[in-house]
Amino acid sequence: MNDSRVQASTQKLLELLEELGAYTASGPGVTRLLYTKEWRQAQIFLQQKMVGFGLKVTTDKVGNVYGRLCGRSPEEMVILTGSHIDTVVNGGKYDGAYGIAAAMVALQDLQMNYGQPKRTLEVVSFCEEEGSRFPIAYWGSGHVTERYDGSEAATCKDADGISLQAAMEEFSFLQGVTEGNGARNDIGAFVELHIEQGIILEKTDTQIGVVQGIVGQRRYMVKVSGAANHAGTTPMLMRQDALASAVEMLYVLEGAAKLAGEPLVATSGKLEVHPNTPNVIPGEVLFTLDIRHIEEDDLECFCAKLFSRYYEITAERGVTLEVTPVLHTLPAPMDTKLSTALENICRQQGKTYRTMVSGAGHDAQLFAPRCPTAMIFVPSRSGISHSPEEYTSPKQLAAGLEVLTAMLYELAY
Ligand code: HGY
Ligand code: MN
Ligand code: MN
Repeated sequence: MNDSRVQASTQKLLELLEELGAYTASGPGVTRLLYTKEWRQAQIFLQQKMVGFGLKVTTDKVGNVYGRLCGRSPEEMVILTGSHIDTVVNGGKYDGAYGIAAAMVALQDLQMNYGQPKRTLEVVSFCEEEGSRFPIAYWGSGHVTERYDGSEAATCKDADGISLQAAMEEFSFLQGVTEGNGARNDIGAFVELHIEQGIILEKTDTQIGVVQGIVGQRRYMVKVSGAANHAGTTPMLMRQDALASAVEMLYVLEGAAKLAGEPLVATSGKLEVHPNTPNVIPGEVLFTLDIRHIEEDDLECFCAKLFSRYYEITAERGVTLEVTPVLHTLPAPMDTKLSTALENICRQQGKTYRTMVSGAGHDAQLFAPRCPTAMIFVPSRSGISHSPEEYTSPKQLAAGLEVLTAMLYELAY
């Protein structure tokens, strides 16, 4: 595309990102959790914008929003592109939103410059990917790829005890909801543009990441139950201290992960202490585990060893353990043909690129087993993400948009 067109597209993209970033709860960064007011406003904003971009808008029962550019051969499989609209708490304005906004601009540019595509192109704003409000993740793409059928909503509750079902009924969409539970079997390929959320591209001064694979991920909720007791009158050797036990377990987690070495990573991001009172020995502690690796066997082996050590600790300390699996996604290789096509596009556009593994989970990993799937990364400043400091420059955002547009042209025209 010539310079003025690139500038115009970049401007549209930046405006969309700014407008989306304004749909947030109060506090630092962007907080747009599933089925909240700000989530609904953002999805309705996107519906309206997609109409303005000349796309046919549909919405499914969980609140995935689609914008369709109909192809001349409607019987052919659809080329889908997009990402998730939800964020983590106090996250950034690019994670997820960039993939949606860029896809919208790309479809509008393709229609303007090349007219109607042969194959239908569709942008999707998945309702949820992060798992930040409810103990379930990929709620949007999980319906599209038949990982979920919606029955999970009744038993899933957020920290305030609100069920996913009730939240969905209250904040989902009233108008224009398509039939069915969102499963799609007409997707011929899925391409997701996303910020890297890591430091490799910046450190190696590379414009584009061509993702070869996405790590597998296991998330757990761990409950340690001991005995609440008086902090002053209970001798140290007569305690069943749930917090001291959890601290030992988290120390073991970090040590085992460092010993296992890259690419394994393990994190505990959430911890609750009950009764959380200075002069009471904690009776119960809940903490999360998020463990990732590109090899499923290594992930399985690491978790098995970790939990057997945890049960030893409970025996030594006279506490009990309850481990609830929350998420288990398999490592997902990207489609080699599409990745090679992306490398060729980078060379044709004179962009520096490198192939890489994604340490972050993405909606793309749910599509990989179902259809040819590809991911494109652009740099994150200082590798920071899931933070108000998340930032990617307009030039870097534009580079990703150009590669995505060329990929969609190749797939649909
Ligand atoms: O946690 C992740 O990897 C992604 O940002 N959901
Ligand atoms: Mn994220
Ligand atoms: Mn993301």
